[in-house]
Amino acid sequence: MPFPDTTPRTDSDHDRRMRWFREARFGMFIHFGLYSSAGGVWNGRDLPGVGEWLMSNGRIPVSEYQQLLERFNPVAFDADAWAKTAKDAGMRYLVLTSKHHDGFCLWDSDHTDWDVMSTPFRRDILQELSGACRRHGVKFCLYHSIMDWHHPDYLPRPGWDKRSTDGVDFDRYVAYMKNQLKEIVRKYGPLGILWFDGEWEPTWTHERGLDLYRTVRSLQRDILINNRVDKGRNGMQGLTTDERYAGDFGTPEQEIPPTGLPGVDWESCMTMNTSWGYKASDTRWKSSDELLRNLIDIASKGGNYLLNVGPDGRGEIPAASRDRLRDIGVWMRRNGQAIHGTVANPFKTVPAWGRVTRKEGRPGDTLYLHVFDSKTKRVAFPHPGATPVRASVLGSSVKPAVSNTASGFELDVPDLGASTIRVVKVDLAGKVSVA
Ligand code: FHN
Repeated sequence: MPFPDTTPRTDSDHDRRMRWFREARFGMFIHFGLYSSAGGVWNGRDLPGVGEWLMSNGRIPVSEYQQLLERFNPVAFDADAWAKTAKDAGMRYLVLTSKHHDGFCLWDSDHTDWDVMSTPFRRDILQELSGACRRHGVKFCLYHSIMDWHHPDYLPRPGWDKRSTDGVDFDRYVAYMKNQLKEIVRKYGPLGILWFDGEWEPTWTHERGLDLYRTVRSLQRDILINNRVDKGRNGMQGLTTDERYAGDFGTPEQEIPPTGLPGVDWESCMTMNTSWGYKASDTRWKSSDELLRNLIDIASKGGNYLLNVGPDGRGEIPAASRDRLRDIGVWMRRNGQAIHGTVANPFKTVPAWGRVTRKEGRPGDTLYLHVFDSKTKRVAFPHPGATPVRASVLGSSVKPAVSNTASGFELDVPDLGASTIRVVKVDLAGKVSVA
């Protein structure tokens, strides 16, 4: 359960806030900023590390990094194309980096000139994308980094930053950050999520985290705030260590928890290659099948999948990402009901043939059997505590007969020809009740 914030709350307040998130199950993460125009290359050298950490990977002083301002001109940026790409893939929300660790702001901020209006592009990206999300029915959410390698009052200075710390006032930086958050909620809200990051440095404390959670909650009562607003995240495993800490959901990164945790909301964020921000040399792309299995595995454990794209310096989502999202979209158009609005596998075991998701309903629940291997011909599942009344293969007219076994049921899964992951929908006479 999340930290009780200042506003009077009951579990139903939290559940009401989380309803769309739990229904969505699938969102797009977008890492875009000055670093996108460098693509991981600085002074002709392809730097090791992820693309959005260019400033750190190249130990680039602020005075030199500023040159990227003149290079930032994503002339191919098309907010409707980004929003439609997410929608067509079956993604119900998108989270854009409003400000990453380099402090650069993708909107026209009243509080700094270190923003998109100081580049040749001179267009408000948050304004354009929030409008496109509304047009395409995708919930608009924003990532915001607490850590800021550019702001003169942020501490600690990164190792490569030799600027003087005389007169530096971290409280003044926090006030700046809060003013910007008020600005982006007022100008581009209501937001689905404020997705904080960069909370790991010692200057950011539990007290500051609680205060920031309450501040954001006061800006928009139903906004979701991830657990990286505070200090309670258990590293990359991402779940909150105990309920003293603020945050509406946990944030595993580049990994999927081994099991779902009843009553805990969480979202695994992952890249398609290995870099969040665009990196031209990073061609280590996961296959569409692997990405789809991740989505299904995460949903079967009651979590959300936040899958990342890193648009390039022209503002285009890389073709390799678009191809994979297209493949996922084809599957989701046939099988999306087995992901959206589902809850975790009710059984104590994970089947060898794939995964199970569940949808609560009346008069009975529904099980979705996700069969991973196209060569699997027959699947068995334990007794769900309610009698199966019919089975059907999503996207086909096949209605497999359900047979009783000593420990539950089994049924044939027809060969659908393609090497796709098949889903069998099993309607039950009543509610699942598994000991
Ligand atoms: O340092 C960031 C990184 O650049 C990226 O934004 C990821 C995405 O969750 N978060 C931090 C690393 O944990």
